[in-house]
Amino acid sequence: MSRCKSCEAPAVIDVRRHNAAFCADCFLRHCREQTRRAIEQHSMIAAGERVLVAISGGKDSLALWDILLDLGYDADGVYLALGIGGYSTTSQRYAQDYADRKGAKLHVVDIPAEHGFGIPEAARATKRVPCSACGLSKRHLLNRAALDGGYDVVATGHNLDDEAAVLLGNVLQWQVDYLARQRPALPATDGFARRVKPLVRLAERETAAYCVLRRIDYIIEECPMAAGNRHLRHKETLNDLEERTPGAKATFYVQFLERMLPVLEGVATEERALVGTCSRCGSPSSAEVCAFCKMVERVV
Ligand code: Q46
Ligand code: ZN
Repeated sequence: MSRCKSCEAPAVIDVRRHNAAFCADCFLRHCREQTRRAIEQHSMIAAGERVLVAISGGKDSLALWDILLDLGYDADGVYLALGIGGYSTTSQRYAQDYADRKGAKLHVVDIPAEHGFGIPEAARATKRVPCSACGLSKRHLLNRAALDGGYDVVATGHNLDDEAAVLLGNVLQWQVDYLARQRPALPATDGFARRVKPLVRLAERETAAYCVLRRIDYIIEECPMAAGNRHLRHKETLNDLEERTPGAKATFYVQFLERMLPVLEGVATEERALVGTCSRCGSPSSAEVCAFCKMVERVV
């Protein structure tokens, strides 16, 4: 049995990329510390700011909410009901249960009730893959919820594995504009609240272990619409690589942040300058009508 790197007690988890094992208490501290460092390093949240955490009912978002509350942030949650059958019902229950247990505030945006369609219908009507219709809706509605509620910043539970997989996808096609935007903290612009990803220094395995050790129940089942999506394939590819070369995943992502993002600064600024306003909903958009409003028009 290995020993905890910090206190020598018997370890419950090893983190190979840090070459370290931890006991339960020191591991929870490690998760908080990695989150605190990400927030500080990328100026994600300033003192006194109000944070809106996007809660899916999964391990990452619930771990994020828990850590932010623990670190003393003023953090409310928002759950988007996507209309994906039993998956949505169950994930909402986990989100609500956590909020109730903590006495924390959870806003719910019910897309079928408020907009008249769920993600499966939106995907069918627009001939998009479900995750594309879903991502577009989430970005739009989270931003709306933040602006309407007077929050300074939207926080999402994207972890190191997510970000490395997105990065791989963007690099494989050299999507330079996407690469320029793939930041752990996207500054607020006209009509957009700041968006931050405080868990980028934690791997998926770590957020799962965090929830287990904190006795946070979360939905384990994958979204039924995720099957076969590119993101999952890229994750598997990176996991194979990580298996052979521990630390490769973190190096890939961290070196991108340190060496590549500064080079892409000009592209990001140019892009921001192109953004106008949607004539229907007033959201930022580079076209006359934003992608969300176009989608709504085609589905309903
Ligand atoms: S919820 Fe939505 Fe995910 Fe389901 S449809 Fe795809 S993007 S997989 S995180
Ligand atoms: Zn619009």
